[in-house]
Amino acid sequence: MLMFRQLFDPPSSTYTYLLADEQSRDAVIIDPVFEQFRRDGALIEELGLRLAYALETHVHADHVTGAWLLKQRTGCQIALAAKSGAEGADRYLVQDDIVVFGRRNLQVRQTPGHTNGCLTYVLDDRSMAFTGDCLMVRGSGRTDFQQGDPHAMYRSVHQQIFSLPDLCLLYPAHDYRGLTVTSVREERRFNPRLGGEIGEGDFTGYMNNLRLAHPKKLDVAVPANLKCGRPGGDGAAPEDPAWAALRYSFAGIWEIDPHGLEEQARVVQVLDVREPAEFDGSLGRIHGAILIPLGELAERAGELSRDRPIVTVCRAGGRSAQATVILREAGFTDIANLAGGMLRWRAEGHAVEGGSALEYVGEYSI
Ligand SMILES: N[C@@H](CCC(=O)N[C@@H](CS)C(=O)NCC(=O)O)C(=O)O
Ligand SMILES: [Fe+2]
Repeated sequence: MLMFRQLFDPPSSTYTYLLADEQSRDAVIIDPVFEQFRRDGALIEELGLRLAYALETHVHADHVTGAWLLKQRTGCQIALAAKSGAEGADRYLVQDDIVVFGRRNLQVRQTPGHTNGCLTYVLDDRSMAFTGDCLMVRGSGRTDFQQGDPHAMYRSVHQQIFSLPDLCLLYPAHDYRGLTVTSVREERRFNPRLGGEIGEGDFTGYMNNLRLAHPKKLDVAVPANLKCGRPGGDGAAPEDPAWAALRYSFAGIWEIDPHGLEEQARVVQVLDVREPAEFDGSLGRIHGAILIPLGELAERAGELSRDRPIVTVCRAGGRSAQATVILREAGFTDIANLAGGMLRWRAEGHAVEGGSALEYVGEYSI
């Protein structure tokens, strides 16, 4: 079974794709975005995947790739087209190369036109293809910079993409209207630039009159992507919070494990957001915890010190996750949620004040 996720970066309208062999847990990610590397890393970790490759469909002009950051985090290999001109990749791909992840693989097709080094990745059973900025949903990538060539793009689409099975699903690297997927059959028929009886000359005429403004990040993105997204010069790698060992979740919450909180107990403010009856109830509370029920937090956030990090706590870690959101809105920065809440805190044998009923501990499972 294939695991498949389509992820979106709103500022650049970029789609990132995660594919994995469900059995072996080996995965590839296609076109990760620099600013989304924590989100993508969290998903890979939560799904229990081993990232084999970060793949690029091309050297992007509008955003910086997250490939280098993901390589540092997961040890994956970076692969992109031999014709990309990029340095720092582990593998340089050419036509018909195979990229293996577990028992699944992607076949490489060279589809120049948007850039020289554009690739389309075709899934082993030809049920899906990732077309980058070559063929888009009822559109195509632009051809007016980075060795763009409408003649080359026309041939790439007709020879390498329209030759795939009718029902093969096509996933682009961008869509500016929120469209997510298309198929060979519908693009062959309905693509306004390339479908039906439209010839190479018609396409070239269309593309030479797109009149698009250059991408805003062009001057930053291209040099960075020619190094596979390795920061240098002004661009620094995003830093993790330094005050404790935290984990960022795919849900977008910074979390701390019980043993991490134990280590930081003297430094942090423990904010318990349960109701008073729970605070005094059988699960007990963490030594020194400040009680502000979640419903009162927005008004009472001023009672907390801005000089010390805050760890939010509740019964199971749900309400306290929302407490981190409320605190962030109130301007606090060093905040983390106690993963699993009091249930996990107790299940892992940490001390509490008050409380008694050990039967609660048995209910907890991850
Ligand atoms: N406004 C966007 C422009 C993005 C852009 O030019 N995208 C390229 C792909 S890198 C493209 O081919 N766009 C096709 C289109 O907009 O129709 C930006 O500033 O980033
Ligand atoms: Fe592009």
